[in-house]
Amino acid sequence: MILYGHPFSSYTWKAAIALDEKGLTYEFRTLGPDQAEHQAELSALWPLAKFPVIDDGGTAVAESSIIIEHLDLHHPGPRLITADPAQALAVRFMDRVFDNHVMGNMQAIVSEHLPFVTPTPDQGRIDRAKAALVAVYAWLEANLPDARWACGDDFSLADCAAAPALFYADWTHPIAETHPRLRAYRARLLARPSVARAVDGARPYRHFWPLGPAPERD
Ligand SMILES: N[C@@H](CCC(=O)N[C@@H](CS)C(=O)NCC(=O)O)C(=O)O
Repeated sequence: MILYGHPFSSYTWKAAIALDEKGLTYEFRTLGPDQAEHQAELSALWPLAKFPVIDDGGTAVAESSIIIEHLDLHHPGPRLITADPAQALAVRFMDRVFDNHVMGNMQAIVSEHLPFVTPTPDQGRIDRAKAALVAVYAWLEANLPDARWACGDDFSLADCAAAPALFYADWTHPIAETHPRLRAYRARLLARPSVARAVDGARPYRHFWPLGPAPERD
């Protein structure tokens, strides 16, 4: 198993967390200007060249949620999507909430601070994305279950999505103290060994954070 990605990349974390949760070993191929050969391999496997992508014994799989579905289908280890169809729908729904509404708005703000993407930041876009983050934080505060994880007692696909999304979203627009349930969930995620490993792997790259100095916490 080969995982293509970057240690600072949120969606790479999502796949790496799932691989660790399932106890699967893999070779990590870092993408970047110094690894042109890895970039060429990635583009050959997935011409859209977004990452993560896994090469599972000759089968290329792209899109982080699909990678996790693939791991559950073809590999042993704890299931990240329950076999119960109704509960699986709830897991997939929360995965969409974290990807589309937390990660998506976090990335919209971050991309406005990348001069090679947006030479002139669009303050209107930043403000709209921040308002959307505030709305999803409030929704999560009201709707996260009392259980340990996003969809119950078992760590799932939804938690793999939540960990990088909430990690970087809180750096982008802090989760207010009026949201203790969501803050506690984020802290539980960061204490999970698979997530802590992703956080630690990204530490050498914190100078990449484009919204000023990376926060000292976490
Ligand atoms: N929907 C994709 C999103 C992947 C994505 O946006 N990855 C970012 C890194 S976090 C990327 O490929 N950035 C490089 C680029 O856009 O060229 C997934 O879930 O895997």
